[in-house]
Amino acid sequence: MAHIDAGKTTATERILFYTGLTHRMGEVHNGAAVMDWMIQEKERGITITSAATTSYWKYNGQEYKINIIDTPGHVDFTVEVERSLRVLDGAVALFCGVGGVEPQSETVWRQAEKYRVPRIAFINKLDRVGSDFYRVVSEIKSKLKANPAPMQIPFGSEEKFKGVIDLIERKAIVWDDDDETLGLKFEYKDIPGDMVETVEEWREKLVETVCETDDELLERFLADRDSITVEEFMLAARKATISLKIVPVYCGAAFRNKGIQCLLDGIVTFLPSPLDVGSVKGINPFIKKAEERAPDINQPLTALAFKIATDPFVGKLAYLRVYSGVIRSGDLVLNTRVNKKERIARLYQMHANKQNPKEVIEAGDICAIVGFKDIKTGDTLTDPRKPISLESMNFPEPVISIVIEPKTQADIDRLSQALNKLADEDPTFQVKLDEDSGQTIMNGMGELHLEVLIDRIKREFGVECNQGLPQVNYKEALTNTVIHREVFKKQTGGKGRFAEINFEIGPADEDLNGLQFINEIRTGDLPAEFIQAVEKGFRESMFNGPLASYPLDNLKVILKEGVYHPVDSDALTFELAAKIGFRKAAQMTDPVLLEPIMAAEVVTPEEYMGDVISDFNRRRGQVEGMETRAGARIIKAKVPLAEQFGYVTTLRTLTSGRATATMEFSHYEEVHPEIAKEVLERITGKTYLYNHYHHQ
Ligand SMILES: Nc1nc2c(ncn2[C@@H]2O[C@H](COP(=O)(O)OP(=O)(O)O)[C@@H](O)[C@H]2O)c(=O)[nH]1
Ligand SMILES: [Mg+2]
Repeated sequence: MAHIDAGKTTATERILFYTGLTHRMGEVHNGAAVMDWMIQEKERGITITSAATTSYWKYNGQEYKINIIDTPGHVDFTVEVERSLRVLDGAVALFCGVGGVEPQSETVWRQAEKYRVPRIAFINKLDRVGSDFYRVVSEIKSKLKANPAPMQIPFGSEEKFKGVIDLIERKAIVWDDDDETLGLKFEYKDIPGDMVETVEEWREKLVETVCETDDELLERFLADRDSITVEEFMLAARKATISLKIVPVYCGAAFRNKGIQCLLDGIVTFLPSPLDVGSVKGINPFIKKAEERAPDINQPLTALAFKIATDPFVGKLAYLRVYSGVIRSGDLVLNTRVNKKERIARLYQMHANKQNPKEVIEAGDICAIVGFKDIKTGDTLTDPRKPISLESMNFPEPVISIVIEPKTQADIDRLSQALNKLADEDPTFQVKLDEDSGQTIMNGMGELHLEVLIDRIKREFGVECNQGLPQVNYKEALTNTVIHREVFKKQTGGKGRFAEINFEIGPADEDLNGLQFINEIRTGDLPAEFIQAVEKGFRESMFNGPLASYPLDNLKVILKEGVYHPVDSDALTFELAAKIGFRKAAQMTDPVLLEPIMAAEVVTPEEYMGDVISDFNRRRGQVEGMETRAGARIIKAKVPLAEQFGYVTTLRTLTSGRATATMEFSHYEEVHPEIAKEVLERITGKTYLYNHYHHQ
């Protein structure tokens, strides 16, 4: 995991090669990387979908099985990182030796923290001019608040980067630049005299860092440091990594085939095996009792579906992480979300987009299955006799949308099939039908995300389509509180309809999300089912705010009074009264429009700094900070997403292609009233005689 372009795919290709899984080394820029198998990935030279594979590595006479998932760095595809971190037991965080801890590295690091995934770091690209291993180590400390424990330091730098120095063994490991084995061959050498002092200094720091994580070891270290063996030290370092107290640091230059074998040694030495991770926790969905499953093949089956993908040959695949028990082809398993059984037609071990059929997959492993009916990302599959639900995953909400329609009317059904398949794969992609206009709207994480999806609709599904301009997904918020009485009364011949409610409506209390519903009606004054119906009415009303039907994030309703009629009242009528009451009352609460704000970071040569900043100002942006890194200027700003469409192209023009930008969703913020008025008039198609948007 890492920022875009740090070298994840390049490093993964080396791992596949050195572990004997491939016999040619695929390069990202030739479109030949095995792990970047999608046509859109090959063309763009970026990773879009997380690809999984399995390899074996021998270390100290033992063979280890490693399941690897190569993830994308671009935030538009953050779902791929999220689902991978949800199921992996350890992660390698790559850092570019020049760029250091870049914004998306911080983002994925936070994601790994959330799932408490132990990490080791690999500082890459040490062959590049401007790279600096030591600076990146200190950034890992200052920016990520982590405790880096370099196991190595680089041997040589920039053009003269030769290899790495193993601090514990006190040996230089050198790869020959003219080597024809693509880095398979390397040599151990003595540390040159002029480096001995640096090596001792870093070795000392490393030993201290590790000993500080273990009281007993620290005591011995202070009393008699010579009594600590290498084995004891390595064991303590492994424990400290798994308990998230340290991050072992490795280094190299993946593209130059340097340092990868040591990284593999590090992975098997320090990252946990499924046994180290221990039992998974969940609940029995039927009796709501907490349950645990040990990583043991004799336990009942527990597996989590973390990815759905469509393969042109085998059909719909669900990727599973198996936590306990075994899964066999032909098994009947229970999907606890829907309480339905599924027959596992076939099992595969995945190698990027290729499948190796398997008869059985055991606890600790990753596999893909086909032949199921209804499995979604985040579903738990279990032994039907021993059901358990594991925690699913949280995915961010899409912030931009685009209207799409087929070029020919005959393609309407095929377009909607394509959209549904893509939405099945990707929980951050949502398709909506605009009820007023009848248009189909694609909602996604960013321009690149939607662009790639539209490209797939054309190429994978063969549907030509027209698209609108990308739009921001606004939200609405109430800012004031009002009291309203709604009387719903209808008399049509026989049985009439009647519901009366009196309620207070306004923004929810600080930090509360969703509907904050407070019932103040005395018990017995209104049947409970009517109160629940009122609550449901308000909850559903939140999808359509009072200004332009954008959703509300939060709402507070205090139900003060309710009157019913013994014959004419029912739940549905109370629900309707709440909805109608909401529509009238919410108008009076000074609603405001909210827009998504992005956190942008631009890395630019000094000379374009002024241009980049004034361009941000034109975009209603706020520059929040500037720093210098490896001779380049870094500008951080908060900018409304609405102003950022096509930004990458503008920046390229502005800086002759010498600056790079990354953007990430930050938060929603109130739109300036004048701009909000414009937006609302454009969206609702109405021009208001008076200021419809009255909030100041
Ligand atoms: N000079 C140099 N370039 C590298 C190194 N590792 C990767 N690259 C290049 O950096 C670019 C991005 O690499 P990629 O593996 O796609 O990065 P990812 O986005 O993290 O998967 C490619 O052009 C690689 O060839 C390295 O160690 N040194
Ligand atoms: Mg990649």
